[in-house]
Amino acid sequence: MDARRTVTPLAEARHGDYAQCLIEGLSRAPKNIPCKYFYDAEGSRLFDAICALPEYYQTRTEMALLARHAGEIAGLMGREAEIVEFGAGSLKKVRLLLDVVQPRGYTPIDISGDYLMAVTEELAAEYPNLALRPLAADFTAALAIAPLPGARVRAGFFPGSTIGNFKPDAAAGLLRRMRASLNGGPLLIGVDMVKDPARLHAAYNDAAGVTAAFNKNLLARANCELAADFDLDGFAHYAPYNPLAHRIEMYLISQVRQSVTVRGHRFDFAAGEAVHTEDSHKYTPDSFADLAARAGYRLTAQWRDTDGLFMLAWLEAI
Ligand code: AVJ
Repeated sequence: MDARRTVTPLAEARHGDYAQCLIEGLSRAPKNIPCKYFYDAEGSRLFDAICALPEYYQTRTEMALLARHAGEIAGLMGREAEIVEFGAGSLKKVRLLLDVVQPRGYTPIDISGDYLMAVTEELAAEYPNLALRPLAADFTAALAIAPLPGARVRAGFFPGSTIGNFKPDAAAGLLRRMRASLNGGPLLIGVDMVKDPARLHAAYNDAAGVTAAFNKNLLARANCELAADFDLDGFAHYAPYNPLAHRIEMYLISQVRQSVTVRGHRFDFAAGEAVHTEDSHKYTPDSFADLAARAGYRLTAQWRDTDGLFMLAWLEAI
């Protein structure tokens, strides 16, 4: 069977407009760059390297939870499910579910259209009977996904604790839109837990400097794509944990007074001025259940590692 036959592209890639967002973000006070722009080809490579770091416990902990509890998750999803993954990336995590859940279809959604198509073709070769419908889209948008014939439930999959990138109000809004895209179907979501600040600090300030390179890639990318003139040595990675807001906050700090030009727009930086690049919110089981409730979801099952570092949560529409 030709693997391609099961791969149905649902839409063309619509990359966010980095030039416009960067110019807007640097025009604000305080300056910011939206974290979704981390993930160009080099940024995705650096993120994969982060996931393999000894300090970055999230990925390996979540993968172990998925592997260990796949049977129970399969029981909750039931037969004839369509799995919709929000921000699918390399499709590595869903492989831990596919053999056990045996869904009817899988719809990976990712903003990087070319990469999505390439990894979906590989998956199609491994799972010739799985209906694959890659959707090149921004998963934060309201998505109308056509029904998959024969699927009885549409189950969402949102691993990686990407929900942490959204402030609580935005996170509740996103979960509500996902619930609508899933037609009220359940959602399996990965959540990074509140823990010892030192442990969190280490995970975002790794000894090898990979996270720093990932953060600075926003500037490198602007230099390549937008003919900007950021001096990469003129900015430093700074990622403290804010224990009151329960989040890592990531910044690029201008080391000197300097000005930078992006597409003919000039931006002045004071020495020590911060550009906010990412938030990564952490939850307790209770605080996450409260967030889910704001989106019309009830947390009905959860799996955590023995150290309580990470949680897989199963949400069902109220
Ligand atoms: C992909 C958003 C889950 O917040 O831990 C990793 C991104 N940033 N190191 C996270 C990230 C710095 C990551 N998420």
